Amino acid sequence: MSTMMSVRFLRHFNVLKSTKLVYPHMRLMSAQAQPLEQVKEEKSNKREVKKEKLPETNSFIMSIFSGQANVNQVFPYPDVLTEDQVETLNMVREPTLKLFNEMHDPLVAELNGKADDKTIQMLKDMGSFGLMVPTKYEGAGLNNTQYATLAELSGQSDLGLAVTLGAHQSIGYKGILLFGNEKQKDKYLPDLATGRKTACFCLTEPSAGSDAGSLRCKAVLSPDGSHYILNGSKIWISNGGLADIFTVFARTPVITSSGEEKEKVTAFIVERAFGGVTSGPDEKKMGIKTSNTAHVYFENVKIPVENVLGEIGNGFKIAMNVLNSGRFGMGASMSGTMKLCIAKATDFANNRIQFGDKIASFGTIQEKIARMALAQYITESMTYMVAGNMDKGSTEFQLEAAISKVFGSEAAWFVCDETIQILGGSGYMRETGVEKIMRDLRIFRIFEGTNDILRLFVALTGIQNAGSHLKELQKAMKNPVANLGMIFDESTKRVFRAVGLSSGPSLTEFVSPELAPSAALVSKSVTNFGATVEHLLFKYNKKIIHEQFLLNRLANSAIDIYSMIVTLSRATRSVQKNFPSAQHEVNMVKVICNEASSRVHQNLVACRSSEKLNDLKNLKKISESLFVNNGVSHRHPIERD
Ligand code: MYA
Repeated sequence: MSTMMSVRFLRHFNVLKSTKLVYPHMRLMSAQAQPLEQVKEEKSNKREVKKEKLPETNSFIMSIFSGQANVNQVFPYPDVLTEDQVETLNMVREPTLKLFNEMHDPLVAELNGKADDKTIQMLKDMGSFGLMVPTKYEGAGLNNTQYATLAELSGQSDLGLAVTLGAHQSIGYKGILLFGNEKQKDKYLPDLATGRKTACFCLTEPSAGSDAGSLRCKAVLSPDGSHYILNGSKIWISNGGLADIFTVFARTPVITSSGEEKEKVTAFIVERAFGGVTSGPDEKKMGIKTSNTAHVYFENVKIPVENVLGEIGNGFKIAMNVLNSGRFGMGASMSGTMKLCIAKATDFANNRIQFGDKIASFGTIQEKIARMALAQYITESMTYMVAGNMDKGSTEFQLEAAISKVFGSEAAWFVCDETIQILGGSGYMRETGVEKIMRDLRIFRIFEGTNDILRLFVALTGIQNAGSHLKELQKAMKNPVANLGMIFDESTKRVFRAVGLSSGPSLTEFVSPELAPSAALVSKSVTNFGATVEHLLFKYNKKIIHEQFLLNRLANSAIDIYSMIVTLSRATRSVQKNFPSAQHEVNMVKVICNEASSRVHQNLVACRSSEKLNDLKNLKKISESLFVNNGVSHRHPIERD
C-alpha cells in the first residue's frame, strides 16, 4: 500500500485522528474505584437510564476487531434458494455444463486467443452474459448464490473464458446494474445482458493500480453543460479491446459545500460509438490468454451528461462497491478450479502405480489430497456464505468478500501446485491441462485488488471500527451514570480477560455437539484477536496504519478465524440435515479449526512478543540493505575478502 493510501486512510481514520486513545481498561478500573456511596446511587439509577450500546455491526469480521463475535451473518449457514430458484438455475446450469464438457476445449481456445464464436454465441443464447440482470431487461434474473454456481462452472472449465464473462458482468456493467437510473438501465442493460454488446470496467491507469484513487483521466463539463469531455488512458483492461460499453472513472472538477473547487472521481457510461475511444492490441500475457486485455485511450470523448453514473464526485465509492460486490465471484470460480484439479489429482493417484502400489496408498499423497480438499471446502464455504448474505440483503459484506477472494485465489494456487506435484512430469506437460490452469491462476492473486492490498484493507477497516468502539467507550466514561450498563459489561469482559477467565464469546451453542471443542477454539481466537487489536491501538495509536508487518498478521488471523467460523456453520448444517457427507465434513472442520487456531495464536504472538517483534525489525533492516544494493547484499560464498 502506498504512503498515499496511508495518508488517505489517515484522513478517514476519524476515530484516531483527534485525541490520543486512552486504554479503556485503565479508565474502567478508575471508574470502578469510586466511593461506595456514589456507586450505590448510580446502581439505583440504573433502571431509569437508557442502556447505551457500543456501535453494532452485522459483519462477523468487523465485530471480531472489537473482540466480539456477531454471529447474525454466520449462523445458520445460509440456505437461500427456493425450489423455484433451483429450477430456474438448472435451466442455465445444465446447458452450460454440457457446453463446457462437450464443446469448449480450453487448450484450443488458448491457442486461438479466444473461445470460438459458436461457443460464445451459445453462452449468450443461454443467458450467460446477463446472469444477474433482471428479466425485465432481458437478463436471466439470478441472485448472487445462483450466479456463484455458474461462476464455479466457468472456473471448472476455463479461467480465460471465465474472465471474459466476469469482466463483462461482474464489473463491466455492474455499475449500471447497481447505480444506474431507470433510463440508463432501460437503455443499456438489454443489449449487455444478451451479449449483443460487451462491457468492460475502466479503473486502472499507468499511475493508478492498487492506489486506485490517484487516477488521472479527466472529464470536464462543456461550456453549454450538455456533455463532459473525457481525456486520458486506462491500462490492462479486461475486454478492453472488444467492448462497446465502458464504465469509466475520471476526475471531474466539483464545487464543495464550502465553495471551493476540487477534483473528485466521477463514474461515466461511455460508448465506443461516441467517437474518440480506441484500444491497443491484445496484451501478451502469462495466462488467461483466452480473454482479451488491452489499453483503452479516450481522446476528447463527448459524454452526454445523462451518462454520469450515480452522483458527480461519487465515482470512487461506485468503483469500490462494484469491486466489493463482484469479489465473491472470484471465490466461486476458484472453488470450481480446485474441484477440477482435485479430480485430476485423485484420478491420477488412483491409477498411477509406483513401487508396486497405487500412489494413492502413500501417506505423502494422502496428506496432499486431504489438504487440497480442506482448501476447496473453506473457499466454497466462504463463497456461499458471502453470496447468501448478499442475497439476504446484507450491505456489510465487503471484508468477507475481500477475504473470500484472497483465500480462494491462494488456495487455488496451492491446490493447482500440489496437483502438478502429484502428477509429476505429466503435470508439467501442456496436454494434461494443469500447466495452463497454473498460468491462468497467477493473475487471480493480483487483479480485482491485489491480495496484499486487500489484506491491508481488511485490517485497516476492521481497526477503524474497533477504534470507534473504543472511542464510544471513552465518551461513555465521561458520563458513567448514564452509561453504566455498557461500562459494566465492558469492564467485566476486560477483568475476566485480564485474569485469564474469559473463554471468549460462546459459540458452542450454535454448532453440532461434536464440533463444540472446535467452536471453543474460535472463541479463544476471537478473544485474543480483540485483545491484540486493542493492545496495538493503545501502543501505536494512529501510527498503526504504518505498521504493515503487524497489519498483515492481523489480516491473516482474520482470514483464519473466518475460515473456521464458515466451515463450522456449514458442517453443522450438514449434520443437522443428515447429509451423507456430514461426518466427512466434521472431520475436515476439526482439522481446519485445530490448524487455523494455532496459526492465529502464532500471528497474534508475533504482534506482541518482543522476541517476535525483533524478528520483524530485523526483516525490515534486511530489506533495507537489499534496497540500498538494488539486489542481494550478502557476499558470494566463493569471495574470500
Ligand atoms: S479491476 C481493477 C481492480 N482494482 C482494484 O481493486 C483497486 C484496489 N485498490 C482499492 O481497492 C483502493 O484504492 C483501496 C483504498 C482499498 C486501496 N468499499 O482514502 P481511502 C471508501 C467501500 O481509504 P484509498 C481488475 O483488476 C473509504 O471508506 N468503501 O481510499 C480486473 C472512504 O470513504 P469515506 C471503500 O486510500 C479484474 C473512501 O472510499 C472501500 O484510495 C477482472 C476513500 O478511502 C471499499 N472496498 O485506497 C476480473 N475502499 O470518504 C474478472 C475504500 O466516506 C473476474 N472505501 O470515508 C473474473 C471472476 C470470474 C467470474 C465468473 C463469471 C461467470
